[in-house]
Amino acid sequence: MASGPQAAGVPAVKAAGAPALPSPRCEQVPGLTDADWQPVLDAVRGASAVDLVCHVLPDGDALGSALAAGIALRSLGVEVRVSFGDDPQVVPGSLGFLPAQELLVPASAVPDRPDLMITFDVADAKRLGLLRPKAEAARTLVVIDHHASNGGFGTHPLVDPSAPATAVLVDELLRRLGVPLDRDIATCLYTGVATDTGSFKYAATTPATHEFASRLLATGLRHDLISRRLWDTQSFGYLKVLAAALDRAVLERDAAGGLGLVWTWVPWADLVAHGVLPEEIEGLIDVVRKASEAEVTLVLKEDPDGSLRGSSRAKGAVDVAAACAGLGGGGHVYAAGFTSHSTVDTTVARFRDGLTPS
Ligand SMILES: [Mn+2]
Repeated sequence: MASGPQAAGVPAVKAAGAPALPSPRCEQVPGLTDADWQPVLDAVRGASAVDLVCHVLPDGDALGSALAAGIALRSLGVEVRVSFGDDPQVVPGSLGFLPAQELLVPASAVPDRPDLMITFDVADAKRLGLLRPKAEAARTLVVIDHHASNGGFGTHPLVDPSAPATAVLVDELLRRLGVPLDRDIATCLYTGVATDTGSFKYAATTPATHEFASRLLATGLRHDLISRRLWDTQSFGYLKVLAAALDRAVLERDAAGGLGLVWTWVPWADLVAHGVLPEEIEGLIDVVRKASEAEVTLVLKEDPDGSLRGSSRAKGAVDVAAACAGLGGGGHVYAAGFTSHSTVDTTVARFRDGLTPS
């Protein structure tokens, strides 16, 4: 084993002309306190039934968090329903491996006035879809989330923007409830944290995130199979949709104060032509945003009604949450979104106008 920092076979080569990386960010955001958690623990312990709800078109963090909580609360003898407000309610194919999907019920099977509802990864009540009225009628509504844009709705908002994933907050909930991690719970939570950190690549990933992952892996979960399903499995039709989107991509070097914008869009007709579901193209932006000439990436995805779902990413010099807020959306500094009912050109123009270097 090498004793110094320069391990055998790893030459100390520095690429000529490569810019130095900036110092690590050391901003400390205060987390949630015992006083924040206690009423939620009391509500859960006193409940006979609980409705666990994630946002529409769920991603790995949303559904993984809700299912992990479902497995845990079921083990405590609580009657559990897990739901999200899409009709039809479709679990994305990439999340088909998640355990405990027998807990899923359609939005119509959630009581009109739940005693206790907990939402996961829902930054805004609009993201509850069909379940919004039932959430707003719930006697107790706990909101567990990590989006900075979350204004704190519900009777018990537990929002921690310093958390890299909602799954991290669910781990905290289970720890405080005294539910040990088993392999199924860990599979759900790993899916959440791996999804939202881009497989532990994004800036929100901390030593604590890796310690969390370590505890999850210790349950024996198959992180290799999870990763293959999440990132390395696509239909051939998706590749054709991706090819068309890349062909359509526009690079605007002068946008974002000269830092550059790359954008493209996906017409609904492309999905139909290639038999591709909307959730299959969620990762398309991760290809487009590789363009080194652009600080900001925008992908517009057309829905069957002609509206456009916008997803944006930035690399640290521009706050895309602010730009998306101008279009009625929100999210994180590095990743945000919105829905537009304007044309592609008008939507891109409004987004571009909202881009200001920070
Ligand atoms: Mn999340």
